[in-house]
Amino acid sequence: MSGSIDELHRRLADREADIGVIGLGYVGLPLALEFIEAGFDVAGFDIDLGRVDRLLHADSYVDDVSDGAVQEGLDAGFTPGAEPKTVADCDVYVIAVPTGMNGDEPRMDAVEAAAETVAEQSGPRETLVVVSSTVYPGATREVVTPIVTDGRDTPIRLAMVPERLNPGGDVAFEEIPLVVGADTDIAREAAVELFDAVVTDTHPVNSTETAELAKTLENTYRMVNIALVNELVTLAEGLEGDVWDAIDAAATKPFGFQPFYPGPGVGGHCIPIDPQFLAWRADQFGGELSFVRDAHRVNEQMPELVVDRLETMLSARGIPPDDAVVVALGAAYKPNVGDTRNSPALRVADRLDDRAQVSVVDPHVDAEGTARRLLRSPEEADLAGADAVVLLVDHDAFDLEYVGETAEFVFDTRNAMPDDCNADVVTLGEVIERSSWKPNVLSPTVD
Ligand code: SAJ
Repeated sequence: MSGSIDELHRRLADREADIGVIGLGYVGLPLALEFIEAGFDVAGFDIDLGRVDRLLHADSYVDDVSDGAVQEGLDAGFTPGAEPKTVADCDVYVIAVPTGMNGDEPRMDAVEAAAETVAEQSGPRETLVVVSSTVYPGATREVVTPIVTDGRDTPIRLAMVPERLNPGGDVAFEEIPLVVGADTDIAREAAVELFDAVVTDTHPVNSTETAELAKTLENTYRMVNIALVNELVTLAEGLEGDVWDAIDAAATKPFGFQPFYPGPGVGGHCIPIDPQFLAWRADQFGGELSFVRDAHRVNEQMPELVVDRLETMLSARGIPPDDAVVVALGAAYKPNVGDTRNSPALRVADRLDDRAQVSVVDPHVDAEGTARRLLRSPEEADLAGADAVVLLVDHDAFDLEYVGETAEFVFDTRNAMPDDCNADVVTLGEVIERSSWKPNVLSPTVD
């Protein structure tokens, strides 16, 4: 701790600090409610009037935040608003807005706009600004700092505390350690004080860039390992071995191995995006993360591989793909969530639309998630009348026993179907009739 704590740090320690959360999505909303629960005064600013209106009516739009939790937050003083002045004159600002890629470039417009809001709304007193959005290494220093410090007399403390929310996961918020990066001791100590109020463990690092690198590394680690097993699918199809059993067998090793499983591709807002931040940054320095780029390409081609295998199997069953009736189980990007961002399941369904009659079943996705008309359960679909059922997302809500008893043929891309059922089940990675399939997802013929 450097010297006696200053006024801002005292206000943080005494939970007197006013916190302004900018961006009330799957990161900002849970964080705002956690700060409320820790005893802080919290205002939240989101540009989406519809979302703010839903919050004011305790109607949550975030999968892991209940309506009751929102109501409790409102009752405890949480103030969501769609006007920047909602977060006027706060001691702390947390930027939790979306980022992504615009083609080959990181999309930072929401972060820049949030920084502008901080510059406009922050008062003259010492202020802590925390970036929790996932950004490329260097962005807090290069993008946020110049905007929030422009024209200010009193210093602003910058920290980077990357979010580690795990949608649909079962680890409690306070049990997930948070990395706290800042370039100065006083900023780091203030940010540690703040986040120690909501999680049991914070891990300080000496710069915002280190925290940004840690975050993008965490998610790149997942992406490349998923790509590895996805690429093994094309090898497994030529072997009598079972790639899923091989992964589970390898996972019996009590050290040095973490299981990842093949699938129809990689969706969500983190795993397909964050590694591209790293690759883009490396390009800027003349480096080239070819391994990361190739892994991303493998994952991006999995929806096409799934469609190719499905059509190969339909043809082998004497069903022209153009005439096929297909039921796709799942539209979300992963089990037990309603989020469809970058969903490979929807990409499979969209590709199949060009060639077959497809109906999609998903109990979690709402009208915000897709313009498609969705069935809500396999029981609503005509499984018996379908030429193929393709299992793309293994939601707990799916009764796969029923699917196995009712469907004729199931292409299981998640290895989730029960072992002994009436349906003819082919699992992704099984040996299949090699009529028209492509031997390797990286082959140039796969667009
Ligand atoms: N996926 C596979 N095979 C796997 C694991 C995932 O194909 O073995 C697919 C999923 O179906 C999904 C995509 O990859 O389409 C991403 O899945 P994910 O389990 O990584 O879920 P996310 O995107 O919600 O990732 C979040 C991340 N959390 C943050 O970035 C804060 C990630 O770091 C977590 O590790 C992950 O949740 C988690 O563990 O669930």
